[in-house]
Amino acid sequence: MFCYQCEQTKRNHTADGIFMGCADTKGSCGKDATTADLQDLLVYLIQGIAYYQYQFAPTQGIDKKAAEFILYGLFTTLTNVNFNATRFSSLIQNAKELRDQLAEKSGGVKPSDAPNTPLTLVPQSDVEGLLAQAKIARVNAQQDTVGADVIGLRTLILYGLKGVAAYAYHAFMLGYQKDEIHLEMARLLSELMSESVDLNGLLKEALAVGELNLQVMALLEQANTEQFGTQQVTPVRTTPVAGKAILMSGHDLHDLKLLLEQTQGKNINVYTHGEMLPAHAYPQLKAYPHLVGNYGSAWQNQQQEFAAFPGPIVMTSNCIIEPQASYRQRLFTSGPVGWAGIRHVADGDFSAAIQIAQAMPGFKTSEVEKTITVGFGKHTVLGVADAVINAVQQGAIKHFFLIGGCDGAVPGRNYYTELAEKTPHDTVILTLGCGKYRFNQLDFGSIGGIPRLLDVGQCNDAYAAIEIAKALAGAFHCGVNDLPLSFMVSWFEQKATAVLLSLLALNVQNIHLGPSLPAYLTPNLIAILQEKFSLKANGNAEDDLAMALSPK
Ligand code: FSO
Ligand code: SF4
Repeated sequence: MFCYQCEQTKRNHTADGIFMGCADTKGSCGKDATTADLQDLLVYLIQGIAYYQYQFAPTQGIDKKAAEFILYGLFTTLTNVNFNATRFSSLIQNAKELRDQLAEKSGGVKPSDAPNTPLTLVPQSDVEGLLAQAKIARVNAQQDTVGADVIGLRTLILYGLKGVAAYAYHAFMLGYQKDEIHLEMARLLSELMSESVDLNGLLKEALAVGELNLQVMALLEQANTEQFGTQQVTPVRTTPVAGKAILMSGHDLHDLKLLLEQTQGKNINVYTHGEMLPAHAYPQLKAYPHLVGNYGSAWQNQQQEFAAFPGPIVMTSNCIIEPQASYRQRLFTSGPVGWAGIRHVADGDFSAAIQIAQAMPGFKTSEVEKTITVGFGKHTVLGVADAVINAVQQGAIKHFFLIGGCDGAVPGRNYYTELAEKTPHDTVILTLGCGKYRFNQLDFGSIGGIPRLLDVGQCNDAYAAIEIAKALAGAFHCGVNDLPLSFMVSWFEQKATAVLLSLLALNVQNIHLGPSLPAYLTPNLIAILQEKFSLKANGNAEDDLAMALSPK
């Protein structure tokens, strides 16, 4: 196996330097070599599907089945989504069938008959055969020929596209999609097959991934808002309520809506976990009285939190980690998520989980109510824009920070807690993603009635944060880079890569990125990004804060 797509990839220091990547029998996330290799092969075949989609869409239109498969297939390969090798063996065969159907529909035209390309590879029928084929599909397979910089940019494009696919899939599940998004996705994926080694050209395509992600995040925001209403400021209970209970984690609000409908009138309380927390801000979700609160914190604490939860748990997206024996029997995966031996909900029917909830005792007593506040989405913040602008003009707010993104398990992540704690009292923090759990239970107070900590939502709500920044820039007649605003971005997996590319596509300068920089960015690529965007690696919280607050 070879995988270096996430922040927790292995970084082994050897005599020759630093060797980057999970390449043994298991990655740091627990992904085994078989699953990793099968994922590579799936992504390889998806490039073939994308090629035909892009070539023939102008005359034949977007093939919706292929478009959905591309999104779903890529989503399954994100960090901490699907660890079930058997599912990948069948997805590979599905991908081959779909690619060949598209090829046939278009007369079978292909640029070359070379064997084993994404357009021609015929997957073997058994796992051993597939694993033998997977070597050519590894992201670094051509490193000796094209060099680490080219591989670094190709992987930046691919990993960004994986993130875009995840967000697009969530929108798709709510019934929202756009042909131009499918088309650009197909173009960029098929570009990965190109022989180009032009670093400038590849960087341009990486920024195009960021632009595509902006469109997709906008579509997802539209989907969430139209389906569930505009986010409202909402205190969310974080302590248990006596009664039977079911827990839903991950990002998929569509799944949560289905679960709320299916548990209605059944005397079961529904709790959110991790990235599902912002669901409480949406009027049409919080209208369900049995959506009682949020339980636990970010994904990396799930093993203790799920073990202690007295009911079934449903994981709707990343980040799943190895289920412990104490809760395996009451854990369910849905959509793209998978773990061998864990029951999977493929069709939105949560009745098996509901039965377990009914059979279990649930919480025996209610604990004293504690809350955290969510719901500072685009509309809420822009709704008080005048007060915010006034506070800036009066000097009551001196600086804004966006501190958030996605979280991981390594100790270096305390940087973000320290950073938030040390922000001066005349500054406001926007946060989003699961990174917020590093500090969202702290009391930051308020400035003239404006809370100092504003939870904008899930990681995809980075779109809302960007819109807020643009609106502030408009109000002050300046560019986003001229605002007293600093981006302190915590990254973990490929959705964060997509969001980073979106910020770079908007030419946002001086982003602090950490806790460590992506392993696929070579020193040369980091130098290019530093030169073009003044991208900064994390130092220590105090110095970085001082740097952010120093006059521009
Ligand atoms: Fe987090 Fe996991 Fe939302 Fe990620 S739960 S780490 S970037 O999958 O998606 O913020
Ligand atoms: Fe390693 Fe991350 Fe890949 Fe898992 S997803 S194998 S931790 S690089």
